[in-house]
Formats: sequence, structure tokens, C-alpha cells
Amino acid sequence: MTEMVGKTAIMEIFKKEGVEYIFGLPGTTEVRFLDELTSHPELTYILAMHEDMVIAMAEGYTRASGKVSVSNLHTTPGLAAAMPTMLNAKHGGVPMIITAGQQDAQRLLVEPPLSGDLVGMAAPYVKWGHEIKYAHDIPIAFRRAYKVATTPPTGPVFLALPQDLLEQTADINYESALTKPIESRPDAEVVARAAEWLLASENPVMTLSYGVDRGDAMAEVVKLAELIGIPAFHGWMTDVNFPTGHVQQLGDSRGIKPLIGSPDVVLSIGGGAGIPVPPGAKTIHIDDDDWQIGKNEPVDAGICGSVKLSVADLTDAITQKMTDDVRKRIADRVEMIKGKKAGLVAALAKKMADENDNVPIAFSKLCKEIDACRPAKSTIFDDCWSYSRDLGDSMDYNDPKSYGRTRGGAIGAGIANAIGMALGNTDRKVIAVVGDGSAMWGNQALWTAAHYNIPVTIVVASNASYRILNRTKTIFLGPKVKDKKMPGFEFDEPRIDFTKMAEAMGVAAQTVLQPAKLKDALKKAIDSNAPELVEIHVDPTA
Ligand SMILES: Cc1ncc(C[n+]2csc(CCOP(=O)(O)OP(=O)(O)O)c2C)c(N)n1
Ligand SMILES: [Mg+2]
Repeated sequence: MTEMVGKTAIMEIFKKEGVEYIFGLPGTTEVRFLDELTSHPELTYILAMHEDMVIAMAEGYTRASGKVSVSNLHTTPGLAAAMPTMLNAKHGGVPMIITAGQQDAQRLLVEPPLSGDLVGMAAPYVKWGHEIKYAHDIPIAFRRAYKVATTPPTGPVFLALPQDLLEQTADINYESALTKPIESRPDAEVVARAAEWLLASENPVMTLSYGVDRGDAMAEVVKLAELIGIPAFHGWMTDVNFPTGHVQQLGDSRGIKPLIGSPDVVLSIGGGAGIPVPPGAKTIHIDDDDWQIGKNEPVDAGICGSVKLSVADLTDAITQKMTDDVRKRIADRVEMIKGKKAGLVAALAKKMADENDNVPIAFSKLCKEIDACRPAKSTIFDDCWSYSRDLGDSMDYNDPKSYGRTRGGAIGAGIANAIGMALGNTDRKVIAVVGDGSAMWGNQALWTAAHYNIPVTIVVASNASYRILNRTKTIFLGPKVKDKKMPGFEFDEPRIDFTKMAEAMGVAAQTVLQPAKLKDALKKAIDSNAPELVEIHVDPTA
């Protein structure tokens, strides 16, 4: 046992857990915390100039490094400002420890300015939260925080740190709760049932969501898909959970009906099907989150356990029962899938050729040139809402770290997420492709990139509008509103100058209007060892 004050104990725990960075934005309730930090040079503070961006950076860091990130917010207003990206982190199951300063716990009844029910505020967006009252509780609170964050279904946790706690003394002895996160195997009987249906199926489909990436299960999923010759579709709004260059990958789940027709078995891994399942079709859902299985729709086989282990078990069960007849049926199916894939690849190549010289620049041209300039080891981070599907379909992303998107639905996390990813994995060039509306949410992060010289590339798809709203309005209101101008959808007057904005925060930038200039501009930014922004005026209508 070692006697120490609370603030020292917290820093010692961080070092023991391998923390490198603390993402934060301070206020008076963080002064003691930051003063103590100066005595621990192993821990680097990264200042983000908006709390929403603090959490987005911390999320990106965790997703790229696989390590639990630590962030530190300024009590009630700081926590309130961080809610949108906390929602993203919770939705995406990202294991993070979010802390916030609290006023002196012994004076909370007086309701000092800025104090509030921090744990209650954070509750909807975290797996667990606690306000630590006594220094002797610091080890158990952090041990539990790490355990809860990393136990599937993984996710963020919250700890409030009152001022008097930081100055209290206690005997502190800290060991991690677990040497390895808890993993569980699924029910073998349910797995066997699912195996039978997949072996008998004439027209199965597989939908994949980010539970696959979270569970590091892409290799197992590919092995299963190849064994049963099943077409793989990304779920709506997920990142890469199956190599997009693979012949069996046919885009996102909206393509199921036009390409495959009516499936007789829908196998969903790491998230729900996200499509209306045809009557009579069998549904199989593999997830490490029992809450998700059968949450909204009935599921015929709910396989709950580690995604990696569950997919491996299902693969084994199918291999044991495989026959020559089934092999033949699978081989025929793979031929059919190859034809569909060739059609998709040809259609994309034609679109890129047709739109190559368009002014304003077509988004397909932007994808083509990013693809030509990106290094083999790179991550494209997607925060470009109406173009997301095009960005996902227009390049091959063959490893899970080659593409990431905002999980959850809060816009604007792209620049900050990219910064966190670049800190979390320095081997990869991170290129954030962000909409202009989203860039207006996250622009504070540009200063962080400049200050710490984090060499991210930020590509702003500038269309002076929330284009996604113009694209989706007819879904809600019908074709009659196709050309109707709605208030709040456009922000073309004045046109926002992202080059000037970036330069104001110390980031080199250029604006591109002509397709012929695009490649050189992107190449310069991507090859740079410093943060750079490229603003591209893209066609809002195409
Ligand atoms: C915090 C938050 N505010 C508003 C929205 C609603 N919303 C979703 S996408 C979007 C438009 C994003 O605009 P932009 O980044 O310019 O992309 P574009 O639609 O033009 O491709 C908006 C406003 C949201 N999802 N999250
Ligand atoms: Mg836009």
C-alpha cells in the first residue's frame, strides 16, 4: 500500500494502464488535475477547443489504437457540450473513460455555480458512471471503469472527479481488473440450427455491422462467407466489416433487393439486419450485445457471444456438415455473385469516366483522385453525409482500419476523429472527407491539428448545403417537393471560405474549383508531414 493524494493516484493509474494522451478542455474544476499532470511527463495533454471535439478525438484514438482513451471535460457545461459525440461513442461501442471535474463534493448541497448531476447527465451515453467521493475508492472506481468499458458490448464510461477528492489522501494499491477482456462462446445448439439453415439455403445474404470491427472478427467473417458463398452487404451507416474489393462484397444493404431479390436466409453479424426481412425467410443474428438481438424484429436464431468466437463456431459447424451437393450449389452461387460484382465495378468505372471533367467537380472524381493519391497504409474517415455511400463504394477498403465513419448520427466529428486516429496509429495517413456542414461543427479541431502538428489531411466536400436533406426530403414528403426550396437547407450566401478558416487556425489550405487541378492539390496535402486542408467545390445537385 502506498499513501498518496487523489490526483497523484489517478495519474499513477493512468500510467499503469498505458495511457499516453489525455484529451481535454479545462476550466476551474480541472486546475488541480492539470497542475498534477505537469509532474507526469509520460502523459501528454491534447487540448481540443470544443468538448464535442475532445470526445471525437478520444474516440478516434481508441478506434485506431485499440486502447481505452481518457478524456477530461469541464464539469456541467463541458459535459453538456460533449453530448453529440458521446452519443456517437456509445452507439459505436467505443471503450473510453470520460472524466469531468466536479465542484467540491462537501459543498454540492449549496449548488455552487457550474455544479450539477454529472452522472445523471452522462447516463444515457455511457455504460456506467460514478462520482468518486473518497480517495480510497479511486482504485476500485477506475478498475471497474476499465472493466466495464472493455467488456463486450464495449462502450464509454464516465467518472466525475470532485475537487476535494483530488486533495484527499488514502492508501492506494492499483491492479487492473482483468488481464484479458471477457469473451464468451455462444450456445452450440443455436449455432447448429443456424448451420443447418445456411447449408440448406438457396439464396442467403449476409449483412454486416460494426460489431465485426469492434470484435476484430473480419478474417473469421470472410472465411465463413467464402465457405458458404454468401453475398456480403454492409449495413446502413456502418464502417468496413468486409473487404470491399472482395468479389462477394456487393455494397450496402439497400442493394440486396435489386441485386439478390428475396433472400431465404438473412445472416446478420455485429448488428441488426437493417432491411425488411421477407416473410418466411430465416433470420440469424450474431452479436456480442444481447440487447440488440431481437430488439425490434423477431430472430429465428439469436447467437450471443464474442463475434469472433461465434463466427468461428458457426464456420466449424457448417464445415462438419458440408456435402458435395451443397458445395456444387455454393460454387454456382459464387458465379452469380461474380457477375453482379462485375456489373457494379463496370457501372462505377463508367460513372467516373462520364463525370471526370464536370464543373462543379463531381464527387466521383474526388473519390477517383483520393484513391490515386492515398498511401497503401491509410485511413479514410467519412463525415460526408450525402456522399457516404459513394465514398464507401468508390474505393477498395480491404482492411478494417482503411475506412471508418461516424458511428451514431451526430455530424461534425470527422476532423477531430481523424486527429485522434492519427495519434492512435502513427503508421497510417488519415484522410478525413467531411461535408461543409459537418466541417462547421468540427472546425475548432483544426487548431489542435496545427498546434500539435498532427499530419492529417482534411478534404472538405463543399456544396454550400445540407445536401442530404435535399436528397431525403422526397422520402418524407413525396416527389412534389423535389424542387422546393426549404429554409435552412442551403448556406450559400455568404459562401463559407474553408481555406481562410483553416489558415486562421494555422493549417495550410487550398480551394479547388477545376477538376484538372484536383490531383495535384490532393497529392500535396496527403504527402505533407503537416496538417493540410483541401476545400473542393462539389456539385450539390449531382
Ligand atoms: C449534431 C447534428 N445536427 C444536425 C444533424 C442533422 N444532419 C444530418 S446530416 C446533415 C447535413 C450534413 O451536411 P454536410 O456535412 O454539408 O453534408 P452533405 O449533406 O452536404 O453531404 C445534418 C444537418 C445531425 N445529424 N447531427
Ligand atoms: Mg454540404
